[in-house]
Amino acid sequence: MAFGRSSHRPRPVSPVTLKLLVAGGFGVGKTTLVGAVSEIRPLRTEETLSEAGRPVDDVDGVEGKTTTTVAMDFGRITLREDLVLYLFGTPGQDRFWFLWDELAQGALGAVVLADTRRLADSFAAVDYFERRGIPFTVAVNCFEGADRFPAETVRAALDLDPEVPLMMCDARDRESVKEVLVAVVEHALNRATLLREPAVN
Ligand SMILES: Nc1nc2c(ncn2[C@@H]2O[C@H](COP(=O)(O)OP(=O)(O)OP(=O)(O)O)[C@@H](O)[C@H]2O)c(=O)[nH]1
Ligand SMILES: [Mg+2]
Repeated sequence: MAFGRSSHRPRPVSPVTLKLLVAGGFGVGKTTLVGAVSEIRPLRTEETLSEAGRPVDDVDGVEGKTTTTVAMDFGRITLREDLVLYLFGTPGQDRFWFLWDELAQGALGAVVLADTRRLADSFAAVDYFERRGIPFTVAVNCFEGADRFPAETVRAALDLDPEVPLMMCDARDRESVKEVLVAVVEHALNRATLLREPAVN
């Protein structure tokens, strides 16, 4: 016979919701990544790449690209029944940088996507999160046809601090993207725990 609280139906768990940013240079696959994992139809703000933008919109390596994000991508994924992530994909082009501060408000952490053919395009995103002390993980989106480099080479090229996780991924693959998101959450939570612990002399 059951007494007390145990006789009640279990209360539904209200999940913790966390906000993550998906950043990186132009055309590295941010919109693709959000779309690959989102369980809701992702909100996209794509505009067609125009002839006028051709000199500044460098599509080398992503020649099939016809649109670009002009405000943000938004998606949601339930990692566990008690943990829901809201994903905000940033616009990749420099002219939309002013939106980043808005998008970064309240973010627990970020994924910086990188393409090894155009690594320099992701420098600005790495700098942005380093300066603001927002924990981030670098995920190399392994496009077909791009040379594969060892993680250490990419890490050195991006001049990453040793504690920043770096992993390879396929932005089109749900399971691969989930691993990246789990890594960001773990990294951000570990860092929060370390910051809370009193320094040992
Ligand atoms: N082969 C391959 N193509 C990819 C991959 N990820 C993205 N793409 C393609 O690359 C192009 C760029 O992807 P997007 O997701 O729009 O890139 P983005 O980072 O959101 O671009 P911006 O918002 O313009 O900065 C699209 O044509 C995708 O279909 C990948 O992992 N492999
Ligand atoms: Mg995009």
